[in-house]
Amino acid sequence: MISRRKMLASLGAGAGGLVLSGCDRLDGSETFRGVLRSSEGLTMRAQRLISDRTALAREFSPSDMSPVFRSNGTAMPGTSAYQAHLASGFRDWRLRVDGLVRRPLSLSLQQIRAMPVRTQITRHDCVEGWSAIGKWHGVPLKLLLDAAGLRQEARYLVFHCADLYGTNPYYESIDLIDGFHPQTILAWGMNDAMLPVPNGAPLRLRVERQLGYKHAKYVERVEAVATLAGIQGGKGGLWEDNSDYEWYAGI
Ligand SMILES: Nc1nc2c(c(=O)[nH]1)N[C@H]1C(S)=C(S)[C@@H](COP(=O)(O)O)O[C@H]1N2
Ligand SMILES: [Mo]
Repeated sequence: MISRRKMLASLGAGAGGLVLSGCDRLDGSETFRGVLRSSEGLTMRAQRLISDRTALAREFSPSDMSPVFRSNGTAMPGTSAYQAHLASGFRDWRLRVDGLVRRPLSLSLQQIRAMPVRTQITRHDCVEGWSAIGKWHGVPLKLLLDAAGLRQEARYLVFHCADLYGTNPYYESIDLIDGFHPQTILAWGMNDAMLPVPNGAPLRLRVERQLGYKHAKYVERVEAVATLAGIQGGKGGLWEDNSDYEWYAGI
């Protein structure tokens, strides 16, 4: 029986035929690995990576929601500053958006809640081995970034939190692909109510394509930076600095 490859060759195929016969055994073949090493291959892989990263996380229906959405890590920031904000219903609390931006912002909770709202029901996955499905209400981070106007040099967004681990505030960071992702929101509400304190009141990050520890709670400042070096331990997050947790925790 004549093989497909031989048949193509015997047809005397020109360039088109060569491409087809090359496709007979793509994986593992020298040719294919050569293509992957070439600049065209690099572009191809980079493009695949980027399109994967912009894909949406699965969204669920109300009937899928967990009856209880547990809290993890800090459940009540202990600083006197946070306690004072909590006592006054976050009336004088402000979110700052600064760093490498043209127009630094200082926004009240009321102002943030007046912005367009995105609601999404998603599954939260913690590396410690639990998951929960919850409904989140918040402002798309993109809208805040557009309002602040990122400078050309900005590469990462650092989320500074109100709670301390020893003397270090919790912090996390993401790149601009996740920063502008349509499901990346700063949530002020959860399960059709105001965000509870154990889940990060008054404002917490939802970055749905990454694991739980990236979802910074008690966010009070978003800082646009060119590099993560020089911020606390330099690895982009409290866990990254102090454990083997990866900076990129994609799911
Ligand atoms: N500021 C702050 N953010 C945080 C944490 C924390 O301790 N402090 N814990 C992280 C971890 S490990 C997880 S799994 C989630 C838990 O979110 P939840 O308390 O709403 O369940 O918050 C993340 N964000
Ligand atoms: Mo977690």
